[in-house]
Amino acid sequence: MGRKLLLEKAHVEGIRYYDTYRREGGYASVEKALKNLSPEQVVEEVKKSGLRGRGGAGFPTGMKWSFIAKPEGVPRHLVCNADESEPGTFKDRYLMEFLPHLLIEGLIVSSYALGSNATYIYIRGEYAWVADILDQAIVEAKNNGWLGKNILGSGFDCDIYVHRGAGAYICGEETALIESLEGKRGNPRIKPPFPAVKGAWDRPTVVNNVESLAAVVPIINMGGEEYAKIGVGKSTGTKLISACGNINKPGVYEIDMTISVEEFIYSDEYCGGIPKGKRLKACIPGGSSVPILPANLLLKTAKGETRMMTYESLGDGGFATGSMMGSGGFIVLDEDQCVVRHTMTLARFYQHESCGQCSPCREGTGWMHRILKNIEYGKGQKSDIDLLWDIQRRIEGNTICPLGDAAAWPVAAAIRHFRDEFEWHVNNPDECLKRNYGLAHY
Ligand code: L3W
Ligand code: SF4
Repeated sequence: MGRKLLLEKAHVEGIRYYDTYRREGGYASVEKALKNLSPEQVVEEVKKSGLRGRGGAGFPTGMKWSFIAKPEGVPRHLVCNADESEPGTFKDRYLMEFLPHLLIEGLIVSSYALGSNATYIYIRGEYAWVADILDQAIVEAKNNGWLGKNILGSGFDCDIYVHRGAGAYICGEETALIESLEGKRGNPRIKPPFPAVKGAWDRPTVVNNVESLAAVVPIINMGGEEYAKIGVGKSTGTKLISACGNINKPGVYEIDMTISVEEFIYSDEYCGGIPKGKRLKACIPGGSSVPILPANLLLKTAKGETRMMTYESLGDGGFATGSMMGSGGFIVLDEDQCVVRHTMTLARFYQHESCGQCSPCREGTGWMHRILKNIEYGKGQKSDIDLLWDIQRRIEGNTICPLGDAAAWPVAAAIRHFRDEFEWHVNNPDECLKRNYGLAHY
């Protein structure tokens, strides 16, 4: 059994409520931090832990915290990014729904470290019931003295506010999130300045993912150095993976980043293999934005090494032969799945979610979707495949925020690894129509 630091108590009856959570040892990290450690020492522990952002970019959390500007007399904010919208990613929902106090606990310690007296949880609008659970947990925490003025007599004041989004994927991008939090349309800002210098209401702001902030609890409880001993290389600690697609046991798993991709897919402790004994075709290991990998490159790297569930190993080979840990949204495709159809569906998603500020993303996402739709429905031409390649190449790196890249990468990887499947569609229009029930377009 892998080590559990976050989900260990997820199945304890009543753990969602304060009394049970506290009885099970909850809020110990707040006591330890506020009574025994200075804010700088908390930042130091997080640095020592090697924790990397769990939202997708994998940026070192302690380093991000140390970037926060501290101009005299200007309030600072911590914002928890709970706008989980990446297709295939549902680990933050699980954590907030079943262990809301773990997140609140992590937020209090992190707010103390950063000097945030007003901390926000920006949660996606579709998670309305989860927002209610968080609101209730905040009331319980406040009633028990963990929030409000002079927490534990430390002189530190902190309140946490839940802000509900309106259901836009782009508001998970940190600067769009900040705009939306301020009550404006969620358009990403150009960086720099980074939020750590100029964020919400132009104040220094740290935006961290739900799982990253929850991980601060075990880090403080066990100490950063101990936490860093779990895992391999720069993939320290545990990681939540939401697994879905063609697997026997979809769900949220906590892994300690020492297992192989093969073990994760086939062992009964995790995904339990592929239904009906079908063949593994491909996998998107880190949420829809990261490159798809065909089975041969998924289980072994291009160097022939076992592919591990770590940041380094999943990224080994760059995008030519590797992918990314991303947000941990692990989507498995069996031999019956059509990569063209799958890529078309993703392209539609990014077209719909583009905020429209930059031309390459606004025009390119829709253009890619139209071409993919033609190919999927038997109306494509061979030249469309090269055109598609050209469009994605012109989007990548030429936009304000990473949504452009996120739209381009899946298309690039699909063509790179499954070009024959695109060509099959172009060469077999009648078969494409048959597969789509005779519909020329849906
Ligand atoms: C101060 C500097 N701060 C970097 C901070 C920056 C941010 C963090 C990482 O995109 C990815 C994206 C999606 N001074 C700094 C600095 N920072 N340099 O570090 O920044 P960055 O730009 O590398 O990434 P990002 O904008 O945070 C996130 C990918 O994640 N993704 C999406 C996942 C979506 C979800 C979801 O729905 N929950 O997780 C999946 O792979 O494509 O590449 O905080 O400010 N010099
Ligand atoms: Fe908006 Fe797309 Fe530009 Fe991001 S890349 S700012 S989503 S248009």
